[in-house]
Amino acid sequence: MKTYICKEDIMLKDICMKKYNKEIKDCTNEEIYFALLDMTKKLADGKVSEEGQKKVYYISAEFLIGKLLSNNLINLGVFDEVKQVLAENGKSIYDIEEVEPEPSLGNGGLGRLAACFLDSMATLGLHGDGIGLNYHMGLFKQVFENNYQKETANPWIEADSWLEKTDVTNTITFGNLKVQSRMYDIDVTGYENRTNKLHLFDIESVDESIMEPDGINFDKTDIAKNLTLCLYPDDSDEAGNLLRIYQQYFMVANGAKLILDEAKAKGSNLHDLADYAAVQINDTHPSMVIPEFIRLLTAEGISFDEATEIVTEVCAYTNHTILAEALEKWPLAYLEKVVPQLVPIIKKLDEKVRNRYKDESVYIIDKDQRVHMAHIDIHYSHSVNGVAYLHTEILKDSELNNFYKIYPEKFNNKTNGITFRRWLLHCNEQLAAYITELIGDGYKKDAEKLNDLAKFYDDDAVLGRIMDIKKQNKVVLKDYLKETQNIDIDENSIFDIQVKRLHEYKRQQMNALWVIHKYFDIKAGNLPKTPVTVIFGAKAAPAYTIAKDIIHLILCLQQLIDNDPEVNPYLKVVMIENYNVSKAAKIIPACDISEQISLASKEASGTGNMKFMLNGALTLGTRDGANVEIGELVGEDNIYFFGESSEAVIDHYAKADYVSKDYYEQPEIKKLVDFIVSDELLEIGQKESLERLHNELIVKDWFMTLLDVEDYIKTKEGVLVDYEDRKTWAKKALVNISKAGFFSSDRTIAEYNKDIWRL
Ligand code: CBF
Repeated sequence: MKTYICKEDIMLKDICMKKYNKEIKDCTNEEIYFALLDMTKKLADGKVSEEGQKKVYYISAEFLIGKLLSNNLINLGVFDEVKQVLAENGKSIYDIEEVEPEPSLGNGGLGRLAACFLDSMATLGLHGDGIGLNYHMGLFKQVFENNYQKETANPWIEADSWLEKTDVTNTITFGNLKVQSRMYDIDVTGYENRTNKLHLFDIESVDESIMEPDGINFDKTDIAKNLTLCLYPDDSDEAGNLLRIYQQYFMVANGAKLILDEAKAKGSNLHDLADYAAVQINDTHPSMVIPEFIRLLTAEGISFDEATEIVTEVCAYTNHTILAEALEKWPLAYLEKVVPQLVPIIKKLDEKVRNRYKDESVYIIDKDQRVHMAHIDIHYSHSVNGVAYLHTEILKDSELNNFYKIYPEKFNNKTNGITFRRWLLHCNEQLAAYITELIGDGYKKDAEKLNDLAKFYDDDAVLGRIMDIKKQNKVVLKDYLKETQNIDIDENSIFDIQVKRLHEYKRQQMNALWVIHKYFDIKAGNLPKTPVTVIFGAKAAPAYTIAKDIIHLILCLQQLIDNDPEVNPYLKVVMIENYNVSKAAKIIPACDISEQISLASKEASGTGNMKFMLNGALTLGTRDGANVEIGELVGEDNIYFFGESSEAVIDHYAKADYVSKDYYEQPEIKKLVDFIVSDELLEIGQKESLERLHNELIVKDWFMTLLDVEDYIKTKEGVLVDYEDRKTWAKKALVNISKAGFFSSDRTIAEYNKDIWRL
């Protein structure tokens, strides 16, 4: 029996023996997990190679890395071997995966993108490290109680984890308060390539015991105890906002120091910093790195003007959204309180802008004394990029048009991507193996090779296998839901899936209105040929009331339909509890219809859309974000578009002429919306919540649900009809898989490097 892996000095067998004095077969799953952790770290260390002169630093408040074990084993080229050795010893790698706590160090797309990017940098052999914060509690754990979302704490750090304590410590000053930081590192393994690092900064004085029993509230003012306690605390009040600024400065102060130290160690005289470092600012959360660099450089004797030029050459900014709420504007008074040392610098940067431009909209400090963080980034970075073609065009033409007119050369697009290691090789082993059987494994390194699948578009046997694999993945999800939520779903039904953060612009409420429509239809005797299972997964920000109301509505519909024998053989609604990266890996391969139904212009890119397509789901979506590029790649026959265009939507906002009530008055729409406050639902749900949502849709509907709902329902019904022709459906699925290569984050990172970082 083969009981060792790779090099002899890191045999899993030996590690188990040394650590536990046991054979693999006698170890518990926990013990094997920790043994694999040791083994993986050693293997990864062996791939930390010499760095070149220039290095990229990806600074981000979020890295939604998810579980790392299997991903690392795949990247290190030992996954199959480990799986086999474990199986020979009566163990399952999948059971061992379950032992790993999930680091949920991000909210959604932006954080997950950062994790995919780190993977791709290492895979492409680029020297690129991540810089972020070591939150002790990840994004809250969601539980459902009385059809409501409840938030609970989500700790993830164990005595033995992926985190390596380093010797790097700094004193960080906030006004009168000083804290001691420490850097922790996580290995970032590249697919058959180098290992980089994710540097996460923490303070030793964090006190988890200040967390209240509800698991999410704590004293937000006790910075020495709470600074890195939680991912993005609730910022609905002043203390939450201040804590966010403390966190952001803590991250960039440590990051900037590290970057300068590393550059100096390699021989930089700091005047030439741009030859040593490229810094990518991920959204506005790390924007204070610009004034912080200037502060540190001027302290080294460099003039303010030169420091500004150096920093501009080093830094580049990515915008991830046009939603105003995410373009941070901090009151100057808050910055004066938390980071007084940066305020004179920010004022000087603003003065420079005012001296050059007379347009108030591009000033850094506005007339209400708020500091526009994105404006610092745009003026003092050399690159500003959007994350999908449409998004970048919207930035240039409307949202940031005044800046585009000043700096047309800075604006560029970098359409997002996903790492195929996690989102195909790991989550859909069967499909990956079948693709390898068909076209070889070149696509694992060069995703565009998936195009070679085109020769099988009309091959019945291949199409049959694609559908078989989908079916097996549906069974896996079925079993998982049974085991984890005691929910029964039918693998022979159509899996129609919308998993993402809960936000009105993503319009889960529109999907819920379709459910209501279908419920009526079935009641009226119009039975679907194939039953439909509508699966949702979404967390709502704790202070976002309407988003929580939407979750409540979906859970009420789930209960109503489950208990209605007239409807439940044909329709099922499932709200997956605590949707996270690991659950995504189980859900995505099982999907038939991928719901990407945001209001056009509002979803900057989306990356779930790419993951679903890669796994053979067909997109039902608006012409928004990267959906537009998916449509261009697969052709209109292989995607289902509906709804108003982004131009029309932007026009409605400009003219303020959208009146949801006018749409509501249409009898078909009124019937659906009013069902939210029907006796049937009020019997199950909470009056206040359902009435609030009902009212919101009628009097406000800021994200224009009612504008698109009719077209959405019509298009979705068409999709269901198309599903009945399985062969044509399978062909569409294969077209989607074959065209997904463009969305590899390896392509995105290669573009960042070519156009922005130039390593
Ligand atoms: O660019 C990555 C993702 O970022 C967001 O999640 C964000 O937080 N701003 C956007 O909403 C997504 O569209 C985008 O894909």
